[in-house]
Amino acid sequence: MRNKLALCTFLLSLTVAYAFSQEKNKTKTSKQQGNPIFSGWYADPEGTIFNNKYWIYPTYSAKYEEQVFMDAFSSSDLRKWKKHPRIIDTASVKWAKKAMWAPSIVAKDGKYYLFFGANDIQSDQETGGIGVAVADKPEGPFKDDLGKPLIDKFHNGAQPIDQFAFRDQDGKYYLIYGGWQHCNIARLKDDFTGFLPHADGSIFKEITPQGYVEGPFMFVRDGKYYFMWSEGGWTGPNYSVAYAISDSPMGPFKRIGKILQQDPAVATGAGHHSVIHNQKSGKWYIVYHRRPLGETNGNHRVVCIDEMRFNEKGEIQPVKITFEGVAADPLR
Ligand code: FUB
Repeated sequence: MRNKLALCTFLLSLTVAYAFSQEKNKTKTSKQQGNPIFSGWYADPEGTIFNNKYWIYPTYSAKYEEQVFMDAFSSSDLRKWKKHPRIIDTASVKWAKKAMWAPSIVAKDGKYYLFFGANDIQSDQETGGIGVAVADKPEGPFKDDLGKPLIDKFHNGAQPIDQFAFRDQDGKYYLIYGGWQHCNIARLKDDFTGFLPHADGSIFKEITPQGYVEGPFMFVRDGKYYFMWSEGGWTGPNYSVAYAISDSPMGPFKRIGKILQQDPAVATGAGHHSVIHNQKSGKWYIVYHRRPLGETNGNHRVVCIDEMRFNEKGEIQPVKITFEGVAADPLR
């Protein structure tokens, strides 16, 4: 009898231990870590959708002299990412020597155009600035389209870096760009080989909002133009993203507030972002880089995605940066 009781107690404790371990596993899978979304030091991610796939084009985040190529990443559900190595490198862009930064991409007439910064020029006397490369596929290989930079001078004080290629609702394309706390908008020619003047005759129109540092991004929602940018220093913890809303891509843009920043429990230096909208699920995502806790090296940046929400007035809600990331959101 005593033996039977001991056996029962033993079996019961086994069952409890098993149930507990199952519960622990369940917690692990439902809280799966999704951020960062792929491994390696990468920054300035531009997220977009081509042919029912999500694509991310980041800066390879290393010493400037090592930034001589770019990788891209694709996914059909936002969770599993495939790396496409070296979609462009300086071997095919003769004037670019280093600091290939902040790719921005558009598809037009069956081709893919990749705008990028190179050389981190500090004055009009240096070679470099913003270039454009072209390919037949989103994964490249991209070849220099002009054999020289598209913008190689400072205009209105804007360093020619951090370009964003924006397609307006009427089909016109603009380049919105600028570092050193100045942002310009310039209307692209149809073949992206240069610029057309604005209505007032100018080519580079300054639209800098209060607090702007670099990393501009624009999208349209319900007919309104949302302009977003990065603030603070990119090597520090306070790097962040703020935004404004206007009726026109030319502004005026009045700063509304910060929507992305560090969380001392998760990561620091969250900034230089882009936005993806899945029209099928209706979800909006912010793709951005941040620095893991404890990292102080400026280049140690990783790419993450979190959900971006709006309130009933159309304002962007402050984003909660997470380790979990986002759930699968297939495009098909
Ligand atoms: O990655 C190089 C530079 O860091 C970018 O151009 C800036 O926007 C900052 O993110």
